[in-house]
Amino acid sequence: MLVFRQLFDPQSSTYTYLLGDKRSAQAVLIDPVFEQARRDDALLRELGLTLVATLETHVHADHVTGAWLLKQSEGSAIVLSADSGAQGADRYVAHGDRVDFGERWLEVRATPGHTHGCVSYVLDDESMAFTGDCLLIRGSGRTDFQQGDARTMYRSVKSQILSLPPSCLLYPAHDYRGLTVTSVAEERAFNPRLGGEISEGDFVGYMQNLGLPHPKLMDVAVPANLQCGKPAQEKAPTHDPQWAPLTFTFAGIWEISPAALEEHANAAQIVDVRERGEYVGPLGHIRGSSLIPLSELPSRTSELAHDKPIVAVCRSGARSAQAVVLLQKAGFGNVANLAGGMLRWRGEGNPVEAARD
Ligand SMILES: N[C@@H](CCC(=O)N[C@@H](CS)C(=O)NCC(=O)O)C(=O)O
Ligand SMILES: [Fe+2]
Repeated sequence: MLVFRQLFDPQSSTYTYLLGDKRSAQAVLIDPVFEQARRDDALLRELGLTLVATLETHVHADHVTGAWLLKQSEGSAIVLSADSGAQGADRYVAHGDRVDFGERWLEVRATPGHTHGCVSYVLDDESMAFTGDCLLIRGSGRTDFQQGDARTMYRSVKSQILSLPPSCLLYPAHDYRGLTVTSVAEERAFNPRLGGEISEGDFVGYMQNLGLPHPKLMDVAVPANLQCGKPAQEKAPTHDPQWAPLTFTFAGIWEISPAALEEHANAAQIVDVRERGEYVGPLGHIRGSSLIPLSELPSRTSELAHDKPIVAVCRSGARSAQAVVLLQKAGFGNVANLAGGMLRWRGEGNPVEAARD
């Protein structure tokens, strides 16, 4: 009865985890990323889940958390470790606490070392643990800033993470090589810094010689995360299109419903990307739309204005979704897809031109 998704932010190589309880439809997000909040909103909506909380594993140094932004859009509670030193959370957790979502829960384990306020979250049945930047896959988080300490990290990993059942899957906050998941058994056997018989002294020596440059965004990310990702101007950025009610999809494009397009048709350029035969065929076309078949679109973008929103239309919404991506790549900033295409437009009883009956 668990919904589980591993999401990735390519900019910072951050993993965000969605955990949901199917029965109650309650969900939590671990380590959301500010720039990906709209993606997360879309996924929650498409999966029919209610976000009850966002959980941080620590005060991140390399990206701004999406916690505050998601609280604005989803009403979720911001959960953070009491030792994080951050302000503005709805709940401060400590070792041994439980964070519930529906009938499932996560146990909080203090795993300091990368930062002194780091926590890991262990799923109720110990089948999964979310280790933040404490244990990484075949590695570990660095310990050279934010009160990091290699000895503390060694003890956290040994006593709180590698002590879990061997089959427990471990999900880190980052991976810089594209690895996605590991297990307690694997890390006990193969972690080159912390596995096998490696001693605390060996680990400390290893960590003192990493020689990594500081994260590029550190000076922005740490102060922002100490406020749970609340921007200085105190309101959510509104880069969203305002000309009509649009929905952002998990597929990464804006969609408009037939009803919204019918109401706001004059505000947009409607581009029908079907073939000519379809345009004048049984489904007809939307009044005022111009026909540019998808195959011709790349060479005919000069026919479109940049200062007016574009809505792409096709039979079912699939080719027009491709058209949206194509137009965005061609530099058009305000492009939406007609959800469900002409089939849904007709199905909802909207008027068409040149339809044969
Ligand atoms: N190049 C990355 C560095 C990110 C970084 O330092 N990440 C931390 C976690 S916040 C870490 O522990 N990295 C371990 C490693 O790179 O081995 C950036 O600029 O953001
Ligand atoms: Fe980190």
